[in-house]
Amino acid sequence: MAELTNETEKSAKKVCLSGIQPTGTVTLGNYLGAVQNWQNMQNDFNSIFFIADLHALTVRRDPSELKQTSLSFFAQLLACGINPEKSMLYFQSQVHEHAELAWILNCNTYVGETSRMTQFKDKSAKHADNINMGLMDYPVLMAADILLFQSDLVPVGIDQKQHLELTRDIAIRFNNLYGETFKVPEGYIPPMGAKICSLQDPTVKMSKSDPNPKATISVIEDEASIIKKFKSAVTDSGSEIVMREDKPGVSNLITIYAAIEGKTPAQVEAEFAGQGYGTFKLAVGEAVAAKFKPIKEDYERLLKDKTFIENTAKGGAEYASYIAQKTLKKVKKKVGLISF
Ligand code: AQP
Repeated sequence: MAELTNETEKSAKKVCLSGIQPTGTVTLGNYLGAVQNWQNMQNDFNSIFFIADLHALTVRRDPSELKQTSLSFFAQLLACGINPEKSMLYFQSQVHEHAELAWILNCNTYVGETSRMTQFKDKSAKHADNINMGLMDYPVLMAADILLFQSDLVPVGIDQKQHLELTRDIAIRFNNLYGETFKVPEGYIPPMGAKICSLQDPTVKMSKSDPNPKATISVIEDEASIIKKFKSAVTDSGSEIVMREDKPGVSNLITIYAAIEGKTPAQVEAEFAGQGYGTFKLAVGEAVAAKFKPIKEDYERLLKDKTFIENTAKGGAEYASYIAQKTLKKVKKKVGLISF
């Protein structure tokens, strides 16, 4: 955990914040769209990362499964290189300020704004038997997550862009009504990997909750399974390895390879010019498997160390709560709530 005493030195840096819902396991999409960038930002920002377990309740979950998945996600983020010495890492539900600020922001957000969010519409269609208030309120809780820490930068995949824009609208509205209170955050959408698509349907994003196991890759998956899935990834007609709109399957694989290897799509096209899909798919599978091998090993070691996970999470939550209180107190005062 970052030291409280370092706060003055740390405050010269900008604040970067992001979260991930504990559903399934961290996917290749989550990794390239978000977690890999979090890891890279740790040195340059005051970084705050959390397991968004309150967000996960918007879909009905088995309680013991949610608990297990949340702990597993904590270990997966540590294994992906989130360093608790450099970043705050905690469970959202252990920092009550998130939910408290969300209530106040709810009273400053219009139903029309949340009900037109694409994710709300998609998830309502997927879970027609459980269109709960939390599902619609998801972006307001997300706004609270971000604004609570006066975040400058929010690294997310492209699917979260709309929610981020709503966060900015809420912040600006609140500041106009009550005076300068929140920093208006910027999103960071990575140039490569902001939307990794399903290996079985390259027109939709890779999603943790995809019921088809062949569609997603997990950061803790074994090498043989990763390579097998890439070998059976859906490609397009023709045989050219080029990034083109009419070739969503091959374009997705080029994006993955480029993001993993730190190359540009043009470099990838040149590297595989004249080679067939089979060779290319194998190369992508091997590159991903090589990247995830040490993550899987670290994860297995970390998951056994329950005390370390518990102490790290408690320390992260304590520090996050300490920082969050400052904004929450200010907000409560601004809206006219009693403080003694
Ligand atoms: N396919 C993706 N490509 C790039 N980035 C992605 N992210 C998610 N999917 C992709 C980014 O990962 C971060 C954490 O995601 P989340 O936990 O908030 O959930 P999500 O966006 O709803 O992702 P999933 O995998 O589709 O989850 P489920 O299936 O549980 O709904 C975010 O920054 C997101 O942009």
